[in-house]
Amino acid sequence: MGNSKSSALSKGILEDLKMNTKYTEAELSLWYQTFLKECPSGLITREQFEKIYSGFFPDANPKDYAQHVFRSFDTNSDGTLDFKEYIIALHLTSSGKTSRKLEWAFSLYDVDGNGTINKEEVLEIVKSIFKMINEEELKTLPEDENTPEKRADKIWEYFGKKENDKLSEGEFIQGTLENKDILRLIQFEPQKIKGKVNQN
Ligand SMILES: [Ca+2]
Ligand SMILES: [Ca+2]
Repeated sequence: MGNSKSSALSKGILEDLKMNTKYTEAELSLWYQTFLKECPSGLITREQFEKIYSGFFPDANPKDYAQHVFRSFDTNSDGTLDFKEYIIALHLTSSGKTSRKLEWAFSLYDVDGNGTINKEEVLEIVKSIFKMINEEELKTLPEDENTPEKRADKIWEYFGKKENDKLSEGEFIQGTLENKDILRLIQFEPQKIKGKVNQN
């Protein structure tokens, strides 16, 4: 048993999480115990987060992507994930509503956090995704999306944007809802990570 002071979830956080996710009090309490076992400090650092990703993609280089995902989950930008941020992230990427997931995807692609996405930001995220695609899989990709540059071009064209245009959150969500190809091209499957983390 860990120290009793930190092993119970505060009532405020519990209520907050119950309201913002579909998880029950029992589930949340259980996950909190698991979370504390993995992270006795109650905080996940960027390095720990990268390690989780590396464990899941042993043949790839998920570091860049993990950093972007970490940034998008670290909503108070303090450089660590606390239990609340962690649970909200799990909820978003697994059972969350599509519109919430897309809000999250927007924050992932808005690398500098200025509220719009430009083409360089798309390219940066797509590059980090490509580092996780293995060689065999790369060979199976369609000719017009088998490099980060081509894929970023394709995404940008689907949104109907010119080279120096910017994409607002509303445009991003609407475009992605209307075009399944955009959804396919922008996403990597972060829900796989959930299984991994919860198994530990
Ligand atoms: Ca944080
Ligand atoms: Ca931006």
